Amino acid sequence: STTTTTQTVDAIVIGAGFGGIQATHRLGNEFGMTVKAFDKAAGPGGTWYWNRYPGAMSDTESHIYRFSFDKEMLQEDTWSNTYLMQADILANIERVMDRYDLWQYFEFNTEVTSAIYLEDAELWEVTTSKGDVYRAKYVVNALGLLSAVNLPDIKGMDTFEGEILHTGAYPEGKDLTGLRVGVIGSGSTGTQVVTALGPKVKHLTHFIRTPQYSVPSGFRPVDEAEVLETRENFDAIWDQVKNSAVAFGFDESTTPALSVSEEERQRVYQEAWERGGGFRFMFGTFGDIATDLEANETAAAFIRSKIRETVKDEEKARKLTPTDLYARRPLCDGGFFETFNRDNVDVVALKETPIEEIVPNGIRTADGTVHELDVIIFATGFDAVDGNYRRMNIRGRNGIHINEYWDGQPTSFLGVATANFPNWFMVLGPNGPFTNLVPSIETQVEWFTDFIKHAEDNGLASIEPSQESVDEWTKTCSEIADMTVFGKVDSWIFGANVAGKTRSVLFYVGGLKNYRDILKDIADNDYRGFELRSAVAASVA
Ligand code: FAD
Ligand code: NA7
Repeated sequence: STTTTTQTVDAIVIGAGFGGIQATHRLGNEFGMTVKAFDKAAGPGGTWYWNRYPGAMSDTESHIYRFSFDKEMLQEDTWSNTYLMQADILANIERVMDRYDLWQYFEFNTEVTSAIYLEDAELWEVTTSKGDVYRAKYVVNALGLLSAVNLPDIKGMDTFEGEILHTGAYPEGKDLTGLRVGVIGSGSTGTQVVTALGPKVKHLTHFIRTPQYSVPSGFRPVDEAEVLETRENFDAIWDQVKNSAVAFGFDESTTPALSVSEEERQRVYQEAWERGGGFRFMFGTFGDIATDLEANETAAAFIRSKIRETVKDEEKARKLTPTDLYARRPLCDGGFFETFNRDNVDVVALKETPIEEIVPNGIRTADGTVHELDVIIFATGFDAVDGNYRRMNIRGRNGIHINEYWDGQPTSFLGVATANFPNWFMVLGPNGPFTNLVPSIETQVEWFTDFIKHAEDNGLASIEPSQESVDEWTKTCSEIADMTVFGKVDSWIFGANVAGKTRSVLFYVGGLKNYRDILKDIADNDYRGFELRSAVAASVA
């Protein structure tokens, strides 16, 4: 029989993406706490460890998809293009691991399977897939918001004689040259895969359920002078990012789309089209595309006309053209629509001809066609935000299970903590900010690690939000979301992309500046909305 020993540390960190790495650095290196960190992956990177599919890259521009806290490192950082490829981001994260000697804290290939709060000891008991047990006062969950893979259950999948891959767990360096490839899914990931693979494979069939609006990314090489200039201006750049709404490095427009002439509107859209960038197109052109249906339609119509102009085959163009609102996370691409002008790239509209079954040699659709394939790539996204939490056995006060507490809707206060789960923090938990995410991750990590330090300095035994704060925050997030168009379509932003998942509000869409102001105000007011319990009171109770 195996014996398990229990080791006690100050904090357990789960996840080795940006969030877990910064939390570990702060707690371990800066505050001198004992920290044990885990990731089920074999190395650091999180998203950028797992998503090694062809064409994987950021849609946040290179200079602001990185940590801002280390000014010295920013002066050494460099990049070659306007966006970062997966390997670039991974290399940057590994540099952070080296620079701060963070490898010592992390144990890889190790999944945390349960975290149970022991009320008497006021400690969390954490169990790993290796059977090891740890106790810790604090648990930091940096589990990733786009990390739990969504692999739909399609009839006949197990009969397929070729290979089935998912973009969110993609093997490194897979060569698909000369093969017939099917790609299911047309979100950010699907469009990247198709654009990258179209010219490389023998034949590519893109299975699209909902066509999407996508604009050019503006991917281009960046020269040394541009990098130098950015380095010189980093203070101002980050200041602008952190005081904006979506934190994508541009000032959001406040001009209503219909307040200008048709001619001017077209000029603004054309300019944004040429400049590139999905968030820039949606939020930098006019101020009400995401909130007003008529304004939204002007942007949607512009993109639809571009698709029809780009795709030469009328039938393909029709299948690629969206008909609903422009109301998902705005996409950008490096020539997605152009890829369909190739003879070896085809599109199947699943709403017209749904997948009936996966068969040994391909996919059979409702019109009876068997699309013969050697490889099927699922670009079907993630059980976003709460997915990884629900896969763990997490129990807070009175043994309440996270799935019980989050029955229906996952909730939090500020996206970082929730009632009944003391000393338990989340990076990008439910109802966190919807932005370029690294600055939001930094905002959260800095804030709650400062809070942990405050608890330690003041001899507190536990810190957790009140249920009232959670309810209020949930209401605030719903009210703001209701003012936008995002909730009017189905997507992962509302948990409306996975079979069986309850639709709910999952983000604070009030912008990073407002979010940072709220966090600061709460910290300045003795962490208003949180219950702070001292050790003495707890042992008397
Ligand atoms: P992650 O990087 O997801 O890391 C979470 C880690 O936790 C994972 O490695 C996982 O293995 C681990 N984990 C989870 N559960 C457990 C467990 N129980 N035990 C052990 N380990 C566990 N955001 C942007 O802002 N801009 C972009 O351009 C952008 N592009 C993206 C492109 C893709 C393809 C994807 C999937 C996401 C993209 N994102 C982008 C979002 C991206 O996820 C975030 O920007 C950021 O990387 C999240 O970092 P994180 O540390 O919070 O989580
Ligand atoms: P997304 O944006 O959730 O896209 C998933 C795609 O997969 C989308 O086109 C879905 O169609 C499609 N899908 C999902 N399930 C099925 C089934 N069962 N059959 C057919 N098609 C299906 O995930 P991504 O990975 O592209 O991007 C997620 C985020 O990561 C992205 O926003 C970036 O931040 C990075 P649907 O639209 O639901 O009809």
